[in-house]
Amino acid sequence: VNSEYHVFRLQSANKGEHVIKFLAFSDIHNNISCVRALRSQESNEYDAVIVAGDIGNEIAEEFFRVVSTFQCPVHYVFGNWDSDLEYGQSFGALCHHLHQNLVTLDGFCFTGFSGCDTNWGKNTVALNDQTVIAEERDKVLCALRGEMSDKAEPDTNLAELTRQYQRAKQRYARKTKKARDEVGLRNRTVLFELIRSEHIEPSRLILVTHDRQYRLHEDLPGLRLHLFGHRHGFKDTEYKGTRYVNVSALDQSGAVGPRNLAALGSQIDNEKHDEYGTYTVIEVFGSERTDVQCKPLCRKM
Ligand SMILES: [Mn+2]
Repeated sequence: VNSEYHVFRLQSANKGEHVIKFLAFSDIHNNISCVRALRSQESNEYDAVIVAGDIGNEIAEEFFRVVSTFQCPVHYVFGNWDSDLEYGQSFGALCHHLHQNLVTLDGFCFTGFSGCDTNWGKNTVALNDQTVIAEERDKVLCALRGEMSDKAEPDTNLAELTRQYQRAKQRYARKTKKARDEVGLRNRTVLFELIRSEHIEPSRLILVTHDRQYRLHEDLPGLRLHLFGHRHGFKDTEYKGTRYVNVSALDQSGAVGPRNLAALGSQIDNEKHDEYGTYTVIEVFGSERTDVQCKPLCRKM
């Protein structure tokens, strides 16, 4: 199914202990000032920048220009706010779209897919399904329309044709809904087949998607880390051997509720963060250890 993918092998500047340290965040929602704030408060000490989607169609180019100044690889997936962006578009030599790709870094592997139920945008699986179903419908409707126009007088036959015509339209609606419901699962299946065929060690694999994936232990037992956003609010949990980290949201502006701020406790001063959100710093060690830290954006001046 997925004949075209790329395996990038990258080497970071980190030559010491077997550990990678990266910035991970999501849900920027066209708010470039949050990105500038992040840029100004973090130095170039990271092996990678991971973006779990919802950059925003309008600021994408500028966003990647800013994050590229961290001078390390930038791995990203798209979310529902990125629905106009082309999957194959290049945002510079440092930036890699993780969609159905495997990108290795110092013995660890990043992968993922773009889009989510809310809006699949230009997701290839979704676009393909949509095209196939629409073509099928058009063929049936055209044939029925032709037969109907041949009938000079309304008769029982025409009534039957009309019913068939209506049924074809309903069938299309049902198929479209079914395809929409299944597109997430199909993206998962395609990607996990790729992971297995490349013999990627799950304990060295980091899966990035915009929305949270469930029951990963069933398909990828021992997966090290799953990063996602979309459901605004930092969360760090472990389920059946996999660490699930919600890295959102960099843009807070009303998106992050008090529940999240409470969860962060003293790390956040509520009054200073009514617009700016949070991001995470993640360190993955060669051993079992994975450190996840949620940090608030601090407003300048
Ligand atoms: Mn989203």
